[in-house]
Amino acid sequence: MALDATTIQKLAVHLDEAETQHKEVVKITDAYPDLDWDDAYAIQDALRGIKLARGVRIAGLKMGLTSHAKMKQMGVVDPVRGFLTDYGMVADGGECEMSGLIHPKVEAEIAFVTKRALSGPGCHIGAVLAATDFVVPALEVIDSRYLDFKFDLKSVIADNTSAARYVVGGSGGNAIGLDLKNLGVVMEKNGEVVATASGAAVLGHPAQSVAMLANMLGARGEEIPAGTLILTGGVTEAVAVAKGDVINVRYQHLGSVSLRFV
Ligand code: 0L1
Ligand code: MG
Repeated sequence: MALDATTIQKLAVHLDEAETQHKEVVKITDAYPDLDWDDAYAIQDALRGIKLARGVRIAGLKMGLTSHAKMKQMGVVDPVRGFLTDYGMVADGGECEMSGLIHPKVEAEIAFVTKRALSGPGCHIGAVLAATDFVVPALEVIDSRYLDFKFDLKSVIADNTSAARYVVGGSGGNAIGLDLKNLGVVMEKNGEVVATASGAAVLGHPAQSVAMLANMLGARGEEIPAGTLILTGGVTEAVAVAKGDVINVRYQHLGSVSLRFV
């Protein structure tokens, strides 16, 4: 690691304040160009610790940058992981307050809920499907705390992969009975189709994203516990939203999820 514990904590406080005060900040690698991957995840861990200390509950895990569309959009090559909070959850069909956000974008995602713990290394799609209770449609609202959504991968990992809000809805489906690779997704903004995709957009199969998460955690001696909600990453590129916008996403066999920005 390139940074000491005091600097890690200071940067986590800085990013937490940017989120809670919804103000943009410059990417942290501008001031700390030598920050390495371990530092980036250590800052994310410290950010989680700060939130836990003030009573926030961790509601799930997420993978990000798992589709080629998103990797291309962001100019990066590797997926990243982060965590979901209790305060980030918005009810399906509910309202998302713009006043608590900076410059939100929306992604359609396929979420998994585990019924057994998953651990790596060596976790694969088969193990994920066997350990999945059900899959469910989701929307993620990402809101980078960085100026104009401009960042590098290490900065975005520290910023909990831009996690802000999420919606889980539609109807749950059986991961084994569904053809998740070919599952079609249509995203509409204010009644107009803005993106279409299929499950294969996420690493070839969305269960591969969960396997990758288990393997990433396994490298740290951690696992995905039973009963965990996991967002597997956007199947399309992220769509910018403004006050008044309504997002509705339809998932083949799994119903739809919607959100209004107010
Ligand atoms: O969930 C995501 O794919 C977001 C990853 C972080 C990059 C971004 O803010 O788009
Ligand atoms: Mg996402």
